[in-house]
Amino acid sequence: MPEDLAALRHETERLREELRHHNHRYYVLDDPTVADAEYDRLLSRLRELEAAHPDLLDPDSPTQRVGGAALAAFVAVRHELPMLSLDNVFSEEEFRGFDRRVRERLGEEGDIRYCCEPKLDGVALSLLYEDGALVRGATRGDGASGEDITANVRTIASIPLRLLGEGWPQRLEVRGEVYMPRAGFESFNRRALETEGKTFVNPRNAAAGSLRQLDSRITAQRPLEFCAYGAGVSSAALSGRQSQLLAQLRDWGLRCSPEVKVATGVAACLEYYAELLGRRARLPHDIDGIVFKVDSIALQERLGTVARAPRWAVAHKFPAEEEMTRVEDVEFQVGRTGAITPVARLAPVFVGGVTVSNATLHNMDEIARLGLMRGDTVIVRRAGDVIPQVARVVMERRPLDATPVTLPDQCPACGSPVERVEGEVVARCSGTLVCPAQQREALRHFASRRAMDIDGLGERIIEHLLAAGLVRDVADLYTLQPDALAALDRLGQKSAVNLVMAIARSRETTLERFLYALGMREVGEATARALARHFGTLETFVAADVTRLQQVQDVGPVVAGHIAAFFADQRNRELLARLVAAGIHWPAVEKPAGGGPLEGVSVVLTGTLDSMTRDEAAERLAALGARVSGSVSAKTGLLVAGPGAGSKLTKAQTLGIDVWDEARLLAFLHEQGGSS
Ligand code: D41
Repeated sequence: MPEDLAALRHETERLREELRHHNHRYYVLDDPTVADAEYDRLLSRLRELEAAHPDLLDPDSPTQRVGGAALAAFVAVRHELPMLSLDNVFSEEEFRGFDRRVRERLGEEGDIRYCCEPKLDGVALSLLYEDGALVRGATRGDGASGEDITANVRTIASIPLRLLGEGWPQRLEVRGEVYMPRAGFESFNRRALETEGKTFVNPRNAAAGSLRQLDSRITAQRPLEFCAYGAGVSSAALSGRQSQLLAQLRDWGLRCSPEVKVATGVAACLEYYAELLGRRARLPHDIDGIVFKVDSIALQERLGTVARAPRWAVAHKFPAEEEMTRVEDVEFQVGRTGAITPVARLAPVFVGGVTVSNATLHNMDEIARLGLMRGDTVIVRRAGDVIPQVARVVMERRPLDATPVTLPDQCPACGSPVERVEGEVVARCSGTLVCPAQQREALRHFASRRAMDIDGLGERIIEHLLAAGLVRDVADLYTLQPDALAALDRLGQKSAVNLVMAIARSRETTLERFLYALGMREVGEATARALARHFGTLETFVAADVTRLQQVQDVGPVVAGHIAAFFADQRNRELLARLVAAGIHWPAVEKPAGGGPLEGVSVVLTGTLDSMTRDEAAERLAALGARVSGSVSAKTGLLVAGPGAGSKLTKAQTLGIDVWDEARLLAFLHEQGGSS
């Protein structure tokens, strides 16, 4: 009946409005006001209505982001206004030169107002809106013409299919960058490795590859985002300033970088550059520099363009995060638990702001994945994560004398056989306590700040102690005499006494630190804390069998097996007895009082926090009864995520776990009466 249809049409439109609103809050403003379940409910109701009444369908409905069949090829698009390129500068000097030329051309004495934008490392895109509806998405191509990738563009949730608000020109071209945030890149790459056995080198390539898919259903599964940086054709005049234009685009429902700022004069610009460079690793996505644009459109027009780049804008690049260099050798390092790790020795190269001459290759599977040989030229990447990685091999540059890398069958440190357990990627030295490399690493771990915290017992002294035969294991530390120490190379009487005192002080510790210091495989701080809390005393812990161990929060069969194996070794039991006999002691473990507001809640911390360290946050949460754990699982009740959060955040989101940011955590701690 027509009334019915009118009512349904009304409901459909209302649902679409509501879903558009929630989409915008979630994907553009990053500030959802509705639970995922509620959103899903609205979306399925809309799907249901559209399926039952095909005449209610609308190509711009929130249900219509993914089209049907794959394309045979992309169609070329000529840009009505060319998409200009950006000139680069690489130093403060060059940037000052740019500013000077701008002022000279304008005959301007005073400081210029610049709009400062992070330069997102993605793929430039043109979006055409007609009557507020997205009608075309195209790549930049060579700037004069690109490819029509509308079907793919429609799958990107942060790109509105319809503009919000009012007052937009009848025709409006929005320009911006499509990119893959780091967290999304990591989880997407992990999946790609599992399903296809290959990965993308960096988020930029992943974004470009995702947009090139002829089947938009594939693009739809990629975690892509869009950020607007300007406008192209427009049927009506736009704002008089770049910064206002971005604010205007924001009001129309487009995402713009939250980092955009206006700065007047070179000094303020350089300050912005330095500030963002300092936060680069903590941003949720890669940026490769700062774009400075003369803010006034009138001045932009007076400056004009030269060749294909505007005279009013420049990209001040950050130090490259990827560089090419040569693998001179691959060596094998032995870790604390005997794990043998291949390490690439590189011809030193300046990348990500530091000189890199080593890069871990993780394990033999990684070497196979890269197809790496000694002598190869490789791309070294040092981004978000501080550890340099070998991203890929430049096969075209492989020298004729490149040699394959094979796992040694004997430990490079002690000659014991190397074992590789079926199904495990890591190879291990079987020498355990006789292996000097394992001895050294065990001592280093034992003395480290978060374990027994022995000040002054660094790598160099440990080497000397081992070489002089003064210690072989961690219990020997407690027998050291200042005189014997002072005889060591380069260690004076005063340092020797200080070291002996630091060792003596370490006798007073906590059970959790002690358990962590023992360096059992896969027993990190969180697990050590859980074990100490659960068992309360060393005796009950040592007596626990695998079943008992698995009753501890976050201890599964693997970790329980490692612990059991540790104590099954007579030598480890003796070591423990000697440590206790040396006088290591700790206060009785306080069972949590119970009844805390987070009693029984498993909390995971990830990313960085500004107002406190993660350790401090963990302590304060634990004081409220929380079990602070290192990994996200179905048992996790809450994830606290700061900037730079990666796979843990993605996993928590897929598991539907509550996620708090730092502000939310602080508010909660404040409510609980803690001072911050
Ligand atoms: O974030 C970026 N990648 C970015 C790129 C940006 N924030 N602003 C840009 N502005 C321009 C001009 C000044 C030419 C309109 C750009 C680009 N261009 C650009 N992206 C790729 C080529 C040029």
